[in-house]
Amino acid sequence: MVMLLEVVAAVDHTVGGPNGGWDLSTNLVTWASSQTFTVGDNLVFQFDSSHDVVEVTSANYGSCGLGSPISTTVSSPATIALTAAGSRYFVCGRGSHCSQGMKV
Ligand SMILES: [Cu+2]
Repeated sequence: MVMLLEVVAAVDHTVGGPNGGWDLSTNLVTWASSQTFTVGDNLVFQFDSSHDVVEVTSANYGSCGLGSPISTTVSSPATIALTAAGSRYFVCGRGSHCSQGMKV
């Protein structure tokens, strides 16, 4: 008997890559829409010290609110495991970067 198991390798999604990044000049909405995210994958944020990564609620994503963040990561790279189905929201917490488009 031969058992065939389909093994789907986890994918690391470098946010904004390959031609951009977690910065002010990358269209992160376009990037996100180009990706297929599967449970088990990782988001990898690579950024310089002028940025950070803040996971926020859906409401705070819409308003760029930074109150009661789910998590904050200030050192790059920030690897976020996508462990369950559903939506996740990330913004940059520095200055007005979120309202300038640093959100995904
Ligand atoms: Cu930033």
